[in-house]
Amino acid sequence: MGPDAYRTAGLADTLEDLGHSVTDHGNLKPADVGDLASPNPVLKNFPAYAGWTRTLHQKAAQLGENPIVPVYLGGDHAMAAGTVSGQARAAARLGRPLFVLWLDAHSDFHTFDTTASGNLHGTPLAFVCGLPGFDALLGDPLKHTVDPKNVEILGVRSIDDAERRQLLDHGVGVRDMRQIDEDGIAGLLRPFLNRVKAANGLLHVSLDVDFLDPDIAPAVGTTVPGGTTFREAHLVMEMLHDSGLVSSLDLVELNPFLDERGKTARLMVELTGSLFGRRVFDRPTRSF
Ligand SMILES: [Mn+2]
Repeated sequence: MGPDAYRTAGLADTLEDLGHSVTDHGNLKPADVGDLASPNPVLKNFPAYAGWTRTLHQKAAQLGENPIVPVYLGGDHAMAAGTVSGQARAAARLGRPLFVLWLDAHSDFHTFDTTASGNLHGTPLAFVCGLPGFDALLGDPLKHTVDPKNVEILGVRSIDDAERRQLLDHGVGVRDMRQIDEDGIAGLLRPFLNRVKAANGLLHVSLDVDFLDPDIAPAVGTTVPGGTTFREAHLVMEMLHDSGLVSSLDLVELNPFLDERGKTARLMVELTGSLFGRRVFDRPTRSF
C-alpha cells in the first residue's frame, strides 16, 4: 500500500514540476524462492524477505549503472537489503565507493543471530555491510558490500544492546537525537557530505518514516517519540540537494492504514521534493 499512497499523494507530479522526468516502473514482484529454509526459526516471513531481496538487488544493480536517481518506494525497511546491495554492485562496476545515509529511529543493524524480535526490517543495514550469516538471502555470499565506515545513521533513538556493540565494532557513524539537539542537524550532516565528496562517492539515502517525529508522521508501525522536526527533516533534504551527491533514495515504512488523512504520505512527498530541488528562495550554492 505504501507505493500507491505515494503515487496518490503526487510524488511523480512533484518531481515533474521541478523539471525532472519521471518513469514509474510499477510494482515489482518477489522472486520465487520455493521452500527456502529459514536460517533462524525466530525470523518472520523469511522466504518473502529473500524473494524481495533477490528481485530488488537485480533491479537496483541494473538501474544504478544509469545516470538516473532511482527512488524505491516501500514498504518494509527490509526492502533496503535489495536496493542498497544492488546499488553497491552498480557502484563497484562504476569504480566508485557507495556511501549510505540511514535516516531512521532505529539502526537496523541486527544479524539473523542477534535479532530477538525476528523483525527483518531490523537487519538490512547489517546485511549490506557484509556481516556474517546472510548467505541464504541471495543464495550466494554478497560480493559487493558497503564499507561500514561509509555509513552514517542519523536521528537514531532506539538501539538494542547487540546492535550497539556491532555498530561500534564496525565503525558505523551513529548520530543520535541528543547529538542533533546539542549540535544541530546541519553541523552533523555537513562533515559526512564532505567525506562523500572527497571520496568521489555515490550516496544512497534511506529515509524511514520513523526518522520523523510521530506527531508529524504517524503512519508507521514502529513509532518512537522524540524524532526530527518538520524543519530539521527539510533542512537535511535541502542540504542533500545542494550537495549534488545523492544517487539513489529509499522511502520506507509508510503504512497508509495508520495515516491521518494522508498527512504522512504528503510530508514524505514534500521531503522528496526538497531533496530534488524545491526551495523557497534561491541561495548561492554552498561549497561542501
Ligand atoms: Mn528502519
